[in-house]
Amino acid sequence: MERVTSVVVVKLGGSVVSDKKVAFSYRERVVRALGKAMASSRLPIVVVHGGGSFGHTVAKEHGLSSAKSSPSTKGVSETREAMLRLDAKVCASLSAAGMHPYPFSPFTLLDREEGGRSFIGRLITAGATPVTFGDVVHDGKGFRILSGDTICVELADLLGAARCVMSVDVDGLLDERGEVIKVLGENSTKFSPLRKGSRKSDATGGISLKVREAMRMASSGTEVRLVSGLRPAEFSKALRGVEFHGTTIKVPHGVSSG
Ligand code: IP8
Repeated sequence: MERVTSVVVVKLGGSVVSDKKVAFSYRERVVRALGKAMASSRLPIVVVHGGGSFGHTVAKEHGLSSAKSSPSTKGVSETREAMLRLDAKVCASLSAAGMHPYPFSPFTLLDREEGGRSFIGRLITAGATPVTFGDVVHDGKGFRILSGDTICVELADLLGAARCVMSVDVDGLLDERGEVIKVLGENSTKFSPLRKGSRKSDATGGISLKVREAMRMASSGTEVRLVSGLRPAEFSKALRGVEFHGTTIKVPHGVSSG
């Protein structure tokens, strides 16, 4: 089996790669800048990107969400088509930044443990960067959105990732006064994503899902850092594991997030 040391899982948030207020808007310069930071870090990285104003726009039109299953095969085709279009753009920007992206559907990981790990390990050892994205699954009853945040948890677990950097369009998790929460632990009461009503424009769980999935990763020993993807210098620091402006999510190993 290929050995992958200290992999960093990077989530390029949908609100970073696109402007969520404008359907099908793509932020080429932003993704390229983040690609340059990743390329120059020389770290073994796996990239997951969100749906932004591509996947979420189409999913919502067809009533697709992560919360309940839908029978809409037309919705699935159109949502996946939008995601593949976005993925092609993200990969082109990463290539232009000097990376060698290898796009794959997250379903490749269904053959997980040995199979999934060595698949990703071989790509990284060969100098490629595996890139995947939020997608649509059939749950036995119908179709559901599988958030990129949930895929990060699967990847972090599969690869024993040292760190997961989740980029968002703000400076991290913000408290009631709009100030950045530097560290969020399992006992923290400072952040209440539900009160912030963050689900509004998302077919998945918005910031509440992100925090829940970040807690799951942290409780399995992956350090999670939330940082603004619109600030490449801070993103770069978060990636390298040095002090940065943003939120670190830490849960003592083995403590369940529920
Ligand atoms: O933006 C959603 O992924 P997310 C993917 O990471 C689709 O929650 C298909 C809307």
